[in-house]
Amino acid sequence: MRTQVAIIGAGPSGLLLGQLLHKAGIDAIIVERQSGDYVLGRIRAGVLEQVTMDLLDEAGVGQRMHAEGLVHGGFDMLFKGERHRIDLNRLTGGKNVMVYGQTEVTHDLMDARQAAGLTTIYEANQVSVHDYDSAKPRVRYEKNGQTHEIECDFIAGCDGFHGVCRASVPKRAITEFEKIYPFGWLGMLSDTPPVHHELIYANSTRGFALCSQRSHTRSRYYLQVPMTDKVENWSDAAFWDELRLRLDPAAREQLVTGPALEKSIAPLRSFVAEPMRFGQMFLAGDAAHIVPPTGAKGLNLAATDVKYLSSAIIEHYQDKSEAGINHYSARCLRRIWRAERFSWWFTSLMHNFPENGPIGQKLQEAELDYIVNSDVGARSVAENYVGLPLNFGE
Ligand code: RFL
Ligand code: PHB
Repeated sequence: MRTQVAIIGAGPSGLLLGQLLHKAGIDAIIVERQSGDYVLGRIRAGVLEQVTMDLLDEAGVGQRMHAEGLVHGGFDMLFKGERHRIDLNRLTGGKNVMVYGQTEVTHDLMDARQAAGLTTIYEANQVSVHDYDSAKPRVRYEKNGQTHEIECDFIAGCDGFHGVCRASVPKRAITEFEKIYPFGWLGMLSDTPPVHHELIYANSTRGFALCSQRSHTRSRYYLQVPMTDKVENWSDAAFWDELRLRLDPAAREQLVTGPALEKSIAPLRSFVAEPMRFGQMFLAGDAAHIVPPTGAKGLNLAATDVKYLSSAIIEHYQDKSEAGINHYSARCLRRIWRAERFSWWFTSLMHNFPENGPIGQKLQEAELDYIVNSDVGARSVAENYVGLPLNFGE
């Protein structure tokens, strides 16, 4: 088999890249380890920045998002038992975010790919990348007991944190920066109306909680839990009881409980790999970086990497220019480090760190008090939360 771009991974990064390249008449094959249903079953992100909405529109898959997604112009910060609204729209001169699940984004991209008759190889085993330092890179995989090979011009490593592309790069060619937090997020999805029409980020002495949503009838809640906790030991009732204890009296009153559709524990990590280009192979999305989910930045960063990568590849074929390709890594990393900083800061502000003792809690509360009562403080949070423009710093 031969293609122009071999994309490893059919998560949002790989699928969006495939779609943007297709729009520009560039041929790509996607190779994915899991089945399509498995990819759709992973409940992850829920908040899209304006730049991500624009990219989904550019890829021609924005219709359902605009029809069904929920535009949010603010969110609440809860601490010391009281809620304070961050007015994103006012503080950023009219910007909003969109609440629309990653599952739905993935679904829309998969449907578009199928409608265009493009090739995705699901359930590919033993995927490996070869000769990416040469002009003739190759991807090999096994399917139904047979070995297949794809010859290509470029390899796009969109294969997430545990993928094969970054792992194939020799240690001396890559620098990895990592921080692992001493807790995780226990997430629960349920068909109950959200406790509030906007998101609530809660700092409490019992630990962080987040009240999010997928629609007017579907809620997504998260609790900070020790990484030693096992999801099977958290009954639905225990989840709801603990959530209630971390909320303010009004929210507690409003909370509607019901059976969990999904429950899982995700670790929290800050991670960046530098650089993101190795010859003819590029890393994009979670393959190159991870942020703790507090700032809702992971999927949005993945989308902007993909925008820069698709532009670079399109420039290569259409304008015979290598400028975008040469600039790819530096362009992505500047934006990534800004999002890493915000996600780390917001995580540090909102979670309970027992090792910091009672003074740690008091200092967080003082900082939160400053943020919600100072236009400058609130503006700084708002500006980072709605995200940077695509051409930031250029
Ligand atoms: P993905 O989604 O991990 O997809 C990678 C794909 O590659 C496949 N793969 C392979 N395929 C072939 N060969 C191999 N050897 C392979 N190894 C792996 C995998 O099966 C998979 O299908 O990475 P991608 O596409 O870069 O997308 C990144 C996003 O998924 C991620 O950043 C977000 O989900 C992060 N995130 C959030 N981001 C936001 O922008 N806003 C949010 O509100 C938000 N909330 C979250 C989140 C992530 C969470 N978890 C569980 C980590 C909330 C949570 C709880
Ligand atoms: C979600 O709805 O899954 C979600 C929302 C906001 C975050 C993280 C996750 O910061």
